[in-house]
Amino acid sequence: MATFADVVEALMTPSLPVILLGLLVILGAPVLLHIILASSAAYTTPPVAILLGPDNGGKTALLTLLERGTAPAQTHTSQAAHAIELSASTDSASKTSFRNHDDASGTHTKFLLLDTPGHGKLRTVAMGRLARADKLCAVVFVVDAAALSERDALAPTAAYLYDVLLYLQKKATGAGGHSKGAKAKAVPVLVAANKMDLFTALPATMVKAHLETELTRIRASRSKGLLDSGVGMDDVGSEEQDGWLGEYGSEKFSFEQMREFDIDVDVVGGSVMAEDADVDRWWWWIAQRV
Ligand SMILES: Nc1nc2c(ncn2[C@@H]2O[C@H](COP(=O)(O)OP(=O)(O)OP(=O)(O)O)[C@@H](O)[C@H]2O)c(=O)[nH]1
Ligand SMILES: [Mg+2]
Repeated sequence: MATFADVVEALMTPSLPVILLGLLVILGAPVLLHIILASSAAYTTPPVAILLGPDNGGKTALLTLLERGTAPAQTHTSQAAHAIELSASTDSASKTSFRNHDDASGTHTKFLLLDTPGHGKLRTVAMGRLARADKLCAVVFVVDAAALSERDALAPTAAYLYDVLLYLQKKATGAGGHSKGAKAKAVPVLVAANKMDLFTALPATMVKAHLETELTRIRASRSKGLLDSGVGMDDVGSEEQDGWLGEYGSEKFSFEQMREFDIDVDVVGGSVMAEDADVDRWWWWIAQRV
């Protein structure tokens, strides 16, 4: 019977099986470790929800509220994009409050919420982030519902939204851009009509109507050259169609037309800074899409 000393001696004596076993352990361990780590959640990129919209809409205030649970006393105009990690759960109705954003029990999905600067001069930063975000699963377009009754605010807000929707439409149809020809998964859009606590704020239905009217106007003016040239609807090239937002040739734009490209657009009211923050419907909307 082999004694302990015999076993040790056998292991210490250079022999082929022992050397092979040693090599296996030395080479195999890092590979095994890599496989374990790569498959764990920490190494997969989380889905991204992006906050877009004109300056002063309340994007940073919303991000801070979701991150800390309380709205910030004050915010500054953002000059750079900023991301935070949140986890959303669609388990049960009781958990759908944004106040449970850090509740990691049950089934939840980690995702990145990305704040972008809204200022016109920094629009390329925001649009660049929109284009670069891989695993983009939701766009939240935050608008100031109290400012939209004035044309001064409505026109630039709608122009920005137009660019975002047209970008998503082109992405969904695989037209233009870097991913030419490759159809991507359509990304849903939430128009978050913020500042409902202010008495001047338009209700969500009015925000929707105002934006649709203005988007119709923008669409008409941007395609003016096309319409004026007298080309019939049937003989326009696909390039013109690609640049047309929504249902081609329709007189009035409506958000429902984006369904044609599988893009859902919802307009939902809320308030970040109300005494009792009212953002649960936005949170629930996001939670269902990450
Ligand atoms: N009354 C009211 N004010 C709000 C609400 N949400 C945000 N604000 C205020 O609106 C202002 C702008 O908010 P921000 O979060 O900085 O806006 P932003 O969209 O990040 O703006 P940029 O960073 O410039 O793009 C701040 O003074 C907020 O206090 C709200 O629900 N109600
Ligand atoms: Mg900001």
